[in-house]
Formats: sequence, structure tokens, C-alpha cells
Amino acid sequence: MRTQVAIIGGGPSGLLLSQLLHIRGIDSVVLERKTRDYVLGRIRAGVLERGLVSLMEEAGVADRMHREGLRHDGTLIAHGGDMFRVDFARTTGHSVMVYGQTEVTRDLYDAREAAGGQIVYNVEDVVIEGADTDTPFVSYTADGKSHRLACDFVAGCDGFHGVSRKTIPQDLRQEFEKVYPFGWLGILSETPPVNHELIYANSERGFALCSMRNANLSRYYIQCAMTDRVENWSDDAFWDELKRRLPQAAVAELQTGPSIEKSIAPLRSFVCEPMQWGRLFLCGDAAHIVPPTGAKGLNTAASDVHYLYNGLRQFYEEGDRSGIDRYSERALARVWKAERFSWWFSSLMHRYRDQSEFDLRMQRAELDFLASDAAAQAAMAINYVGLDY
Ligand code: RFL
Ligand code: PHB
Repeated sequence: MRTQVAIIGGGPSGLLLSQLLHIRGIDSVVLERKTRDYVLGRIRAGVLERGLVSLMEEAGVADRMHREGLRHDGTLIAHGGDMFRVDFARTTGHSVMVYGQTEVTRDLYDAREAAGGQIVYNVEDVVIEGADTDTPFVSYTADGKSHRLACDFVAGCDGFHGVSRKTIPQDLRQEFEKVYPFGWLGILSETPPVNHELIYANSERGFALCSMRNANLSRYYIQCAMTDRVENWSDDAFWDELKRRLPQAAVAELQTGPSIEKSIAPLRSFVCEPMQWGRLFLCGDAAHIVPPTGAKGLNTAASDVHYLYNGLRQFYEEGDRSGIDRYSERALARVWKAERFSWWFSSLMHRYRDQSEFDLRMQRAELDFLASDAAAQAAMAINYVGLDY
């Protein structure tokens, strides 16, 4: 089999890239380790930056998002019993879109399938060969048979645990990592959201976040120990703890109910440099991870897709290699800014085991400054709605 771009991974990065290339008449094959239902069962991101919204439009998959997604013009930040609002629309002229990653992925799968796009599920033993030559290929096993997919380029969209990043020889790649000493316990429940905008809360018992998917589907998170297990948290225990971390005004509005999903995610910052090796390009979680505070993971994956798609488009349409040659440099410049924002917002909002009284006063002073200073709020808003590509 032969294609122009072999895409490893059928998560949001791989599917979005495949669909954008298809619009430009560039052929790709997506190789996914799991089934479509498995990928759609992963509850993850909920907030889309304006750049991802535009890419969805360009990919021709934005109709349902515009119908069902919720436009948010600001967010609430709670601390020490108080709550203040950061207004995105007034300070930046932009908003964000609350629309689940599950829905983004579903819309992309539907579009790829409607267009006869090739997605191979349940692939195993994926190996990227000859990425540093002009004739790369990908070998894999599917349905018990070995296959070979020849291509011009390989896009490594296979997430943090995929094979693509490790294909770049170790002596040519540098990895930067910070592991946070806590995780997020999240639940999804068929209850109306506590508020029409998100609430990020710094409380003395730890961080909490009130988010949503739609008018009758809420997503809540609380900071938990890294060693915590989902089985240790009954729904009642979760709601009790959430209430202890939110200001009274929010608790009064909170509607609780049975959880329909419950999971724990560790928090990590990670970047791999460079993001390309010969004809192999890394996209999304394959190259970088951010802690979820500030919702930058999926959005940073989308900005990678933007740079790679445009580089490939220039190559095929104009014979211009500059976009693909500079892919890593361009993508990383934006990745590091998203890393900084996610690290800053995480550091501001969580409780750390070894935090001294001085550290706590610094956190409080920074929150007070953010609550009262228009320039500080503008800096946050610019990052939250998404930096320019
Ligand atoms: P994914 O989604 O991990 O998809 C990679 C795909 O590759 C497949 N795969 C392979 N396929 C073939 N061969 C192999 N050897 C393979 N190895 C792996 C996998 O099965 C999978 O289908 O990466 P991608 O596409 O780069 O997308 C990244 C996003 O999923 C991720 O950044 C976000 O979910 C992060 N994130 C958030 N991002 C936001 O922008 N806004 C948010 O509000 C937000 N909230 C979150 C989040 C992530 C969370 N968790 C659980 C990590 C909230 C949480 C709780
Ligand atoms: C979510 O809705 O899952 C969500 C929202 C905002 C974040 C992280 C996760 O910062």
C-alpha cells in the first residue's frame, strides 16, 4: 500500500490532520491501535481555543460544534472564599468554545468515513522505517497479517505512549519534564452545570474545577494524591469534597447526581525537542504534555497540526519545502508558551505538600494581584483564548 502521508494515531491530532489534508486533495492513511469506540470513550478535553475552532471550520467539520457548543466569554476564579471573573471577550475580543474532545473526535471520524478516508483500526507492532531517507515506510500488523505502508511523510500523532517519538534516535532528542506531586480526580454527571462559566478554585483543601459539556452534563475535577485510586472515591465522597473546596455561592447552586464516568489523571509537563527527524513529524501529545489547568493539551496539538498541515500543503501545492523544514522550530516556539501558561496556572491554583507559609503568601498575593489588575487579567485572557498561530 502507498499513501502521501502515513498518520500514526487516530486521536484528535491524527484525524484533524488527515481531514485537512483531504480537503486539499492530499492522501493519507491513519493507523490506530484501538477501536473507534475505545477512542470515543476517553473523556478528556472540554475547552477549544479560537484557533482550533477555525481549523474545524477549515476542515469542514464545524456545523455541529457551532450548533451545540457553548461560547464562553470569561471564566471565574475562586480563592479564599472570594470569586472574581476574567473577561476574555472584553480584554481580547475573543472567546473559547466549550465542546468535548469526544465530540470533536466523533465529528472528525464521521467526516473521514463519509469521504471514504482510510483508517485502519486495531493495528499492532507499528514500526517507522527510513524516516531519515526519501523513502520512508511504516510496517504494522492488522488482522493477523503484516503490512507495509510506503509514504512521502510520516506524522507521529500517537500520543505520549506511542512509538513515533522513540523513533527519533536518543542522541538527537532532548526531553524536558516536570511531574507534579498530585493528580486530578474527574467525574462526569448528568446534572446541570453549577454555573454558566467554568470555575477554577484554589482552596486550602486543594484545587477544584467546575466545567461542563452541555446544559445537562457537568464535568468536575478535584486535586487528589498521586497514589489515590478511583475505587476509594464514592460519588458521595467526591461531592462532599468538591463542596468543601468551592465558595458558598457556588455550593448553593450545585446539583449532585450519580457519576457516569470517574477517572484520575496525573499532572505532567513534558516537551521533546526537536519535533521532527527527516520525514517524521511529531504532533500533539506525542511531542508534549501539559497539566490540564488552562486546557492547553488538545489546543496545542491543534496548533502543531496547523503548522504541519500548512507545511505539507506548501510542499505539495507549491514545491516549497520551507514550511516542513521549519516545522519543529515553529511548533516548539508556541508549545513552550503553552507549557509556560499551564505551569503558571497549575502552580497558582494547587496546594503542594511542601508549601511553606511564604509560598502560600506568594500564591495569595499573586491571586490578589490577578483579581484586581486589568493588565494581569489581560495577560491571562490572551493565553487562555489562545495565542496566535
Ligand atoms: P491522543 O488523544 O493521546 O491520541 C493518540 C492516539 O494514538 C493511538 N496510538 C497508536 N496508534 C497506532 N500505533 C501506536 N503504536 C499507537 N500508540 C498510540 C492512541 O490509541 C490514540 O488514539 O493524542 P493527540 O491526538 O495528540 O491529542 C491530544 C489530546 O488528547 C490531549 O492533549 C488532551 O486530551 C489534553 N487535555 C485537555 N486538552 C485541552 O486542550 N483542553 C482540555 O480541557 C483538556 N482537558 C486533557 C484534559 C487531558 C486529560 N487527561 C485524561 C490526560 C483533561 C484530562 C483529564
Ligand atoms: C474539562 O472540561 O475537561 C476541562 C476544562 C478546563 C480545563 C481542564 C479540563 O482547564
